[in-house]
Amino acid sequence: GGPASLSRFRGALVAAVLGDCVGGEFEGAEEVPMESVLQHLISLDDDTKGNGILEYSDDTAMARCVVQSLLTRAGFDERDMARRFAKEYSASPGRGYGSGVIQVLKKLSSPQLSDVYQPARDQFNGRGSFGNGGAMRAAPFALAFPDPADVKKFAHRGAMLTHSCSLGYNGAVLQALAVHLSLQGALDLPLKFISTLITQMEDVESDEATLNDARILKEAEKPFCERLHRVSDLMHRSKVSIEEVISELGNGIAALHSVPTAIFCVLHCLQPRECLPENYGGLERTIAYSLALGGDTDTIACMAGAIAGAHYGIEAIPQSWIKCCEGAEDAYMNAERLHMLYQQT
Ligand code: 8NA
Ligand code: MG
Ligand code: MG
Repeated sequence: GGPASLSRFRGALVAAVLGDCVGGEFEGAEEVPMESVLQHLISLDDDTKGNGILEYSDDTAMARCVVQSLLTRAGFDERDMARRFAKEYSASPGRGYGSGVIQVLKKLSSPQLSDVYQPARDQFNGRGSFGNGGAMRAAPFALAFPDPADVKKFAHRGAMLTHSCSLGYNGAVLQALAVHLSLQGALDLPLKFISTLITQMEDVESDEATLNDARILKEAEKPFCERLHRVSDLMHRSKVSIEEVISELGNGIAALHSVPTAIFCVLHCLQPRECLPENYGGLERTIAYSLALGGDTDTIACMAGAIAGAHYGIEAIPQSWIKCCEGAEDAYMNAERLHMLYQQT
């Protein structure tokens, strides 16, 4: 479809759920042979295997809250979103939330709370979380607001409800911007795509809080920009091993070690790759490749899925994969509602 088509909206939201559900199998595994990934994916095609439904985790649980809040309030309302996060956590606490964020979610359920951003600020001795929990749920912001300035502003504020460290919320801004650009068809020109992201993040990371956090945590002056330059360097290489991707970009639970990685997975899989089946399209390649990196597989596949889904559209996702993922059907329908909201604003 053309820029911002309904197919792209559906692709983004459904493939994010898919990455989370399918990636759960390998979450936390240090090494994941591609053979195991392909076996897992083939088993989804086989109804007789009876592997039942693959459940979604915290990534999708929180993204669904973001979606419902944006739709119900027809825009961003921090108190409403915070209330939905807290309610969702208390209804299903076993979705695999990070150990830190659980404390925030418990505090957010207090009716006495006057500032919904305060619990997140109190995390990690006042430094705030730099986990990827803000980024994993950032895609819906790109599906609700057509103006990139709004995408940045609200992805930032939405992430701040749990992640007040700049290395956390700037990961959410980057993920939302990547989905925004992909929806416009920007992945047709991959080099321009990455250079646009770098330009945007140069601006995002030029504020005092970011420079300060980077200094304290001994990161590069503009940490996400530096990582995006590494993505760009890897894109220019004729051969890149999985080990090099992990050592250059990371596969961990920090936003800095997973959002640029997810972006790389999408870019790397725009073309057929030797390590992946020839009959796979780009969306399937992206999911499979993300899982083979190991580490925080559900979250990296979820983020890569959102960006890739916005590029390839819903038609690129195998029906058999959609059928076995909890929440994929809901995502399909919510994408249409977000598409309507996007066109109104
Ligand atoms: P979070 O905010 O609790 O952060 C995740 C972890 O990162 C924390 O528990 C800390 O270990 C570490 N961390 C974050 N900020 C700091 C800091 N300032 N100083 C020191 N350590 C810090 O949770 P989140 O919402 O960001 O979640 C991130 C990931 O954790 C997601 O992938 C999610 O799926 C989850 N996760 C779950 C499991 C599981 O048991 N299922 C395993 C790994 C990760
Ligand atoms: Mg998860
Ligand atoms: Mg995870």
